[in-house]
Amino acid sequence: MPNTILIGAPIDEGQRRPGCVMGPAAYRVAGIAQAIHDLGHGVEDWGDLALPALQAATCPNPAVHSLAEVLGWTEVLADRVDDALSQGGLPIVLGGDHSLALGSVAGAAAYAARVDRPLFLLWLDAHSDFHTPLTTQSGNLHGTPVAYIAGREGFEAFPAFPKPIPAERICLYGIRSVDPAEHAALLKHDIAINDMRVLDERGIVAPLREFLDLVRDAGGMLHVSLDVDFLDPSIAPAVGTTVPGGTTFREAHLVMELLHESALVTSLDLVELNPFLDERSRTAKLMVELVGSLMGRKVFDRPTRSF
Ligand code: Z70
Ligand code: MN
Ligand code: MN
Ligand code: MN
Repeated sequence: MPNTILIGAPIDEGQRRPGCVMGPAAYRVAGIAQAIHDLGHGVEDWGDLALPALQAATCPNPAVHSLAEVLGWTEVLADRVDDALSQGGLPIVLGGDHSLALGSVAGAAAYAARVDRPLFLLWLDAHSDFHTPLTTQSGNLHGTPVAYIAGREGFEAFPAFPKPIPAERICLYGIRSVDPAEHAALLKHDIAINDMRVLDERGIVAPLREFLDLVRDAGGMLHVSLDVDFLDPSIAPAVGTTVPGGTTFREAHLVMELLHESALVTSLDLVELNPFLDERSRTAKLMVELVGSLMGRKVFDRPTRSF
């Protein structure tokens, strides 16, 4: 496995509830670097990114707020994630709200285009985040990254997304809250939508394996974006937008274990942790444990067999 590179992204301008700005610090206090080190991987911590000087920016939709800030974060994050990949590292972006994925995935896409490999996206989230700045009613830009990544129109204020990811290479996983405008737009795209209806019927393993097979067969890179609200709020309360019916502790670990076994993950976001809303750090600790499973922690380190 490549060296892990931790990139702190204390961003909370993509939504309205203060607290995600403390996310990177909470992951460090919860021992993320040590946990990865203990699994035998190299770890570098590049510290927290700073918001660059703001450029004036406007959007025709008056609901949109903090556009200039989100633009600034997008540019700096894209650059740093690209740098981390260019150095042969595995960037883990410590958020910060989900608007950071506008930048992190842009950075991964820029790198993938340079090395001429297809980039795939696994979006572990209760939400589809498929609004554009023109369709969002909340005005919260954390609800827009998948649309930007897929190359939808409406992002004129943003840098052109480097080589948008074709719909067939995007997998939404754990979805259970979709706004009407997102719903209508998703029906026009061939994105795999593994909503809770699908996962309840098929289980969490089969659809994930199918997607990972696509990535492997294409020799692809895989960016994983893990939103805290992918998890059920009963185990992960530290998030501004709780949605009931999320994945369980065991399902979430299994997803991470399968991702580890695939050896396909090339970059990762941890987003929407709001430590101000946590209960005795349990959400921050759970997210670090999940990273441990993704990085290879297991109960027995040998193939299982049946008798
Ligand atoms: C809603 C909106 C959202 C995350 C909430 C919610 C979006 N669709 N995304 N939490 N991660 O405001 O656009
Ligand atoms: Mn650079
Ligand atoms: Mn999200
Ligand atoms: Mn979400």
